[in-house]
Amino acid sequence: MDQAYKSGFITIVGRPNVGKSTFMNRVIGQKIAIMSDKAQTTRNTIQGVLTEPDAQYVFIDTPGIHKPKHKLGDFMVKVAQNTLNEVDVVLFMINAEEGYGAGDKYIIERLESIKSPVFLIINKIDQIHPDQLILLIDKYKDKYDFTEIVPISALEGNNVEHLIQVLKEHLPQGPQYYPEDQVTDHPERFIMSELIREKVLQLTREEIPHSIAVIIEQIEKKEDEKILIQAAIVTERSSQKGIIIGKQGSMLKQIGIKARADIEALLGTKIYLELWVKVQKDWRNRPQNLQEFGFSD
Ligand code: GDP
Ligand code: K
Ligand code: MG
Repeated sequence: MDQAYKSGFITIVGRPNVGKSTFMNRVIGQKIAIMSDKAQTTRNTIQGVLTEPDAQYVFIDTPGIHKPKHKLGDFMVKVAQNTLNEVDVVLFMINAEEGYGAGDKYIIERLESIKSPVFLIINKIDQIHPDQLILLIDKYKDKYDFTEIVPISALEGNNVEHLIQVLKEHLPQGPQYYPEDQVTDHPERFIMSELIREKVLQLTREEIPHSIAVIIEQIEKKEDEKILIQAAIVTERSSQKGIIIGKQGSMLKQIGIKARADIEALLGTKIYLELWVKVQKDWRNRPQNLQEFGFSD
């Protein structure tokens, strides 16, 4: 049967930690969005591209929508909201383990004006009993006129394939925007810095909040064909710098080992990774810093 090619942009919104980035990585089959159990792990929007013989899906992973606490938070929420009106399908993702809360109400109010189809994606169903799922669906059905309600487990992959097929039904006819071997629109430089930031978040405890940024300062091919990457981890306080460096540099070493493995997998080549830590007070509230670190629009 000769059918027209379909393509479209799909944004994933939801409270922090519901599993948006895990879902996108699962769909794209490659690690492009960093994941952690801390809120606000994802700062910029990241596009992930899935290409099938008859359709192309461009997913936009957004920072979670939440009430902003500082300028960076402000920017993150704005990015998430801006994408809503420009896409073909909105996936509103919730965590099956959590009940309907103020955070969901805040997001649903922002969905009221959306003309595109909105799917309710109930994630983490691996954590709940099927009876609980039925109650949850009943609860959310009254809150918004969802086009589809699809329960999934992004972590284990349950029902994700089905969701992709349902999504296709709602995509308009359109061109193949990206070559079929391209999985993300983000420059590798950005992904590298995100991978390093992920290791910092994963290896340090709560005392290192989201007040860090990672800047890739140098990428250079050495004579032995290895690539040298020099990156700075920017913190707001010298106490944080101490934590990231650790006793005799032990923490920074761990961060480097883990980040190097991921970056080598990303680039498909061996690298040297040199990390250093610098303090830049209050960077999150300085507009020129936000621009320098790529957070400004
Ligand atoms: P985001 O903030 O919405 O992007 O959430 P992340 O993708 O960073 O995931 C937050 C946490 O939830 C991570 O620890 C994930 O491993 C976990 N997670 C994501 N999806 C699932 C799922 O389907 N089941 C379970 N049990 N955990 C999940
Ligand atoms: K997260
Ligand atoms: Mg995320």
